[in-house]
Amino acid sequence: MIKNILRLYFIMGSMNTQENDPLDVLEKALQGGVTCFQLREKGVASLQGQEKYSFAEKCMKLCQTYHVPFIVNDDVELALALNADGIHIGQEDEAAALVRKKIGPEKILGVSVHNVEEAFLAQKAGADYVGIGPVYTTSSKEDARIPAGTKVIEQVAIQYPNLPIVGIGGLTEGNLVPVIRAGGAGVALISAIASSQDPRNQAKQLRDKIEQVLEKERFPSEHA
Ligand code: TZP
Ligand code: MG
Repeated sequence: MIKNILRLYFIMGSMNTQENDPLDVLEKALQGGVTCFQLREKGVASLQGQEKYSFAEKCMKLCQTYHVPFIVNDDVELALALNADGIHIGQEDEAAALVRKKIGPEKILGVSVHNVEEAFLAQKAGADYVGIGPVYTTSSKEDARIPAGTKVIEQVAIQYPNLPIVGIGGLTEGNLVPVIRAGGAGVALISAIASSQDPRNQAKQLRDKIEQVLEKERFPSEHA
């Protein structure tokens, strides 16, 4: 079920881990309990060509070892060449309907949206889930929009209850609760794990927190 894999959605590129080895960070994050991984190899210091392919392949193999879906950001050709589990695209990328056509019905398709209209169109085009953000201020995305809190998440969750939502942007263990309360199936994050000196423990704490909040949302009377 897509909702379950969105619970703790780790996103990373080789440039997000400072002095730490990105493959080591990824493996620790997987051990700590991330439920999905997206390779987002972007920006000036990112790998290109064969180096990108080879790094992506290593990330995918690690994900397979831990039975965690491996999603590629933007690069449909790379996702197809690797036979990745899915692809995530933004509003500025190829049209979602075209990407769905290229990857076929089985692969996971995620689309970043910023309002109810974009969410409607993404679902219509065959998206399995939508990413909504930035919820809070982020320094991990150069062209990030103004933080929008959880309002859009709430609106989309009410209008399209069957469309899984993941919140993104500046999320940490200390501020993720409103995303789940607003109707998010989970949280997507880069720096909380990628910049941590203890990514395994950080992922574990995040995962525990999310499970706790989901449980409370499901059985509110038991936690009154
Ligand atoms: N899209 C919206 S915010 C963001 C992306 C890719 C970056 C999230 O990174 P962080 O470090 O979790 O704020
Ligand atoms: Mg993109």
